[in-house]
Amino acid sequence: MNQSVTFNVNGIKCGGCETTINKALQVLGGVVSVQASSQEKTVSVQFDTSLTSAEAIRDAIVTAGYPVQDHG
Ligand SMILES: [Cu+2]
Repeated sequence: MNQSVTFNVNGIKCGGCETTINKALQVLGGVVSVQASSQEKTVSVQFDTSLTSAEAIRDAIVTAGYPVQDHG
């Protein structure tokens, strides 16, 4: 089943940050779509709950160098 999650990531400053996060998440198994926004300071992700989890995605954002403030 697909689920959507939006993370607040204040460190997204520009298109380069968006690209870095998009690339880091697109290679994760189970990620269906990613949209990082420097305007909104958010990362919205659609993922397959049988393959990955919001926590794993959150960890991947942090590993890419962007602390995550919260998600809902
Ligand atoms: Cu940037």
